[in-house]
Amino acid sequence: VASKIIETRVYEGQKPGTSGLRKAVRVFMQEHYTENFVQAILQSLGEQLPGSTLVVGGDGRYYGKETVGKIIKIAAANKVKKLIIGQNGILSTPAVSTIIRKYKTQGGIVLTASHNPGGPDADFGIKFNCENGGPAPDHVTNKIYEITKVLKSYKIAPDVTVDIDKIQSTTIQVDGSPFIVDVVDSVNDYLEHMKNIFDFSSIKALLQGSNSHLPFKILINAMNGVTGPYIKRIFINELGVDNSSVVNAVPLEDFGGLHPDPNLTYAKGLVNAMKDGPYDFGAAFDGDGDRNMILGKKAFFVTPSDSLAVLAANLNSIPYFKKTGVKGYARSMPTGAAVDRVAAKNGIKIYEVPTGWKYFGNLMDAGHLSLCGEESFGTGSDHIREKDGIWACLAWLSVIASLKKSVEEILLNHWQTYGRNFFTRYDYENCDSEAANKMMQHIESELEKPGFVGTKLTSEGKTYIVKLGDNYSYTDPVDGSQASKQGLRILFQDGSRIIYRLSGTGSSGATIRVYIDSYENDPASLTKDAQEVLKPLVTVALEISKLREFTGRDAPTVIT
Ligand code: VG1
Ligand code: CO
Repeated sequence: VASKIIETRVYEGQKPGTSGLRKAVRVFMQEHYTENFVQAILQSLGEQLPGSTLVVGGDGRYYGKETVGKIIKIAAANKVKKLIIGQNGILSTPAVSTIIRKYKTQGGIVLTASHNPGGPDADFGIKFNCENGGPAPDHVTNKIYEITKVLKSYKIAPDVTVDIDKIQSTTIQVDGSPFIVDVVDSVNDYLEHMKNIFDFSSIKALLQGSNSHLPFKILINAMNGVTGPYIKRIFINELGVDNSSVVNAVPLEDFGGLHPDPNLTYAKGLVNAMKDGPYDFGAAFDGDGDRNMILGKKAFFVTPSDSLAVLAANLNSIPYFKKTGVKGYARSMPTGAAVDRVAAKNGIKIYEVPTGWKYFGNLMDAGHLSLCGEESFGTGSDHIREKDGIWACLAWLSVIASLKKSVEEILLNHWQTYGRNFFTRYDYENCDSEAANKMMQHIESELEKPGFVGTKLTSEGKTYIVKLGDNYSYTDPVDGSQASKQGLRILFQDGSRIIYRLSGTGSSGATIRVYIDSYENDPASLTKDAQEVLKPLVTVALEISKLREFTGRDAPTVIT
């Protein structure tokens, strides 16, 4: 078959955010809109494009299959040699990263808006991952964006169609050269990778009750997202749990109306089932499978910042790290600093990077980093270049199997050893963009005032003395690349922190995030409620920012 060139027009605003281009489905459905962005991704590959192999798959949300069809035709016309596509267009974000690395492809295209709701009236997204398996770094996404601003046409081979519901390999002659589409099982490569990382037999022993504290019951909730097929294979087929332990495990185009974000607000189903049920351990994942929430008995909540620290302290329970050693830890800047204390104690290097997984990749590629995480329910390691929800769940089960303690006991012991970083994040979703920007300007001008350092801020009898206030910027220690304006920070003398950021993953309006992190080592405080402990600092944060005045909001929409 032959390819042709289609004239198009430039669409404004095709600028990838924290994690790819995310917009309402309706925006992607505009004539040529999706085609333009796919063409721009391919063109950004430059000389690597002709003869390349790319991975394609997504979280199963509405408009995913149509987009796979378009990518097949556009890739064929752009001289891509081969596409590896997940059956039904299904691949979790961690699976895409796994497949890119395993088959050494030039990259992959992930069709997801992650934790944003799906369906015709909700969101869609397209993200490019590079040959290391990780989200494209800023210099690549900037290049893609620059191309979208001047694109006049795209190439397409309209007659290339492949049935992606069937596992098969198809070769089609396009402009006289062979173009191959391999439709592959969505789970196989990922499952094999997990089996090489973890000791499945010890996890199985735990889950089947042959460990000391029997029976150990788990509940895994896929939130109707992409992880369904993965957790069925892993937990039911491989680890032998019964069907009732795995819920919402069929990927749905609209996630069954759920907001597939595993936190205490949106994963209420899991939280309630854990509160009332007989379960020792619960986990939920987001739409594309890279986020995780871990709960213990009676819905005991593990904050992601603590989860990272506990895993850091116990990596020797996982065979993979026994082989590779522990090279370093990292967290995103707003993430609670609990892992820093593990690093200090173990004499292991800790890195702080801006929000977004793309900043961890260089450190991993250079061999500086084994384990990293974000407060936003992202945990992962250098086994791939994305955060990985199911990996985090298996890591936790490995630690439990090895320590033979409950989730709550593990946390208590951890805090007794290291002290506790109390952490909370307040999200104000869908604020007026102009108001949010004005608020950020206001905060920045406060931080810049001479004399801000040393200011005493008092609330409810607690006084915090400002040590530093700035707009966070980062220099990558590997390639020297810089990222500026990554969040407004106020650091206090006692190590407490307040951070303000605007989200880069929303599709409408502005989402303001306020992060609060505070350290306590008084044994009497360790088991207190985080909201109670952090209340004075939250009050300080709201006062400095004048958030109520600027946005008219009395309360956050989500607290994590
Ligand atoms: C959010 C989180 C960030 C995460 C990103 C992508 O970004 O805060 O930590 O890396 O989502 O996660 P933002 O810019 O909205 O704060 V996912 O699961 O959407 O890949
Ligand atoms: Co996600």
